[in-house]
Amino acid sequence: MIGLGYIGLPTAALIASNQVYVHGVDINPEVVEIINRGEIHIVEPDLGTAVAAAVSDGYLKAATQAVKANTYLIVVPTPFKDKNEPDISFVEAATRGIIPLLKDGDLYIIESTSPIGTTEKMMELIYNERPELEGKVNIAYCPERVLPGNVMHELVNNDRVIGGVNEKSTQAALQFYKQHVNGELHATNARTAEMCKLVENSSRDVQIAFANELSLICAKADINVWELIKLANKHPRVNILQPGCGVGGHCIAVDPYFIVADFPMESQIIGKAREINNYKSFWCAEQVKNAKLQFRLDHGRLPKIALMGLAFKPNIDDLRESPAKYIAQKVLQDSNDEEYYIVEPNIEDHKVFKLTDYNTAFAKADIIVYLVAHKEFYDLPKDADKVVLDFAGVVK
Ligand code: SAJ
Repeated sequence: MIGLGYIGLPTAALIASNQVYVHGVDINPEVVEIINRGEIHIVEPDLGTAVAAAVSDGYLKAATQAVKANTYLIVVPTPFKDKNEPDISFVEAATRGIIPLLKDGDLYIIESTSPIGTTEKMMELIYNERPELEGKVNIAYCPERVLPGNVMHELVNNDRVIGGVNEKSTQAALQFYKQHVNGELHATNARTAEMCKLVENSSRDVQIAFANELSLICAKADINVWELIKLANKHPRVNILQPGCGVGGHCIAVDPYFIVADFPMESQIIGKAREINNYKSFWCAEQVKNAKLQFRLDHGRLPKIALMGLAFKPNIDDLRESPAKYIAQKVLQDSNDEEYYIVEPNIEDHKVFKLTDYNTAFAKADIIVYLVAHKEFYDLPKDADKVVLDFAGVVK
């Protein structure tokens, strides 16, 4: 298993729990050390127990270098060099690391989200370096599809899309996943499997953009968007998602760019959805600033403002690509003397933001800004004499 992050480590633990020896590889020696102690370096329910058991039973071992195996899984990040160009250098480096180890009949699978054609590119790389193996390694792409926070369950139960560079590779990869996955396994080719991952997340992004666009229209039209969506969804063939303060995380806010970068002329809706979802965060920050000025006009003093939530979605501690964090940064950077309370109940301390307990912040603030619908916020009084900006649908 090359890469022991948010997906690689849970996958390694799952495979090891089925009494298959897993040699986990990570370039970070600290991560390797933590895992070999039977501990984990990320937050994910049930992962700690699974890793502790896999390590103590002797089925999972971590190291900074790969060793000979029968199956190699590449589960490393594919970030962006800039917003226009996906960076597959980690996939390439991981592949180069195992090329000298490959032998006839081995199985090589990429799980990392990748631009279309990456699996074929890696095949070329492998056979350029090892021409004697041409056609003898089974090479496939199978994207992970798990939801952070529910990874251990979804790894086993979600359907998987598996695409080889040829039929033999597809079948070999299907046989591998069959040992570990209860969900249905769907066979296709590598390019379709790569695109499938990008399309899944783009589809969600486009649908959220529709909800966010509605929220902007409703704000102008004086209509409650939450009520509107609830009513529209009573139609048997309508299912609108929820608006929010933008789209965050390391998947949905990123993957659509993989398509736009390669097909800029064709991906009009996908590109526009990204713009709308990004704009929604900017708009929320502007709304906070306007509310502040209005309060000053109405009361002759600066308000105290509570920013409720920093995570990228409800009930998690993950701040990566978080629109709530972006909004907090933006309003703080343009603040004068008004007092802010920053709230994130899922985090103890933050190195930039001074955090306040949500009850204290709510009690002291004049303006309450709901950025994330964390479960704690639903219990706060709804009828307090405060200005409320509800971007997350807490009050509705
Ligand atoms: N969001 C809304 N409105 C909604 C739903 C979500 O604004 O109605 C926002 C969330 O607040 C968050 C963002 O979208 O900021 C993304 O959250 P999410 O829960 O939709 O998804 P992720 O990023 O946690 O995980 C996604 C999942 N993909 C899909 O549901 C299609 C997951 O299955 C993927 O494995 C994961 O991306 C990934 O790794 O690609």
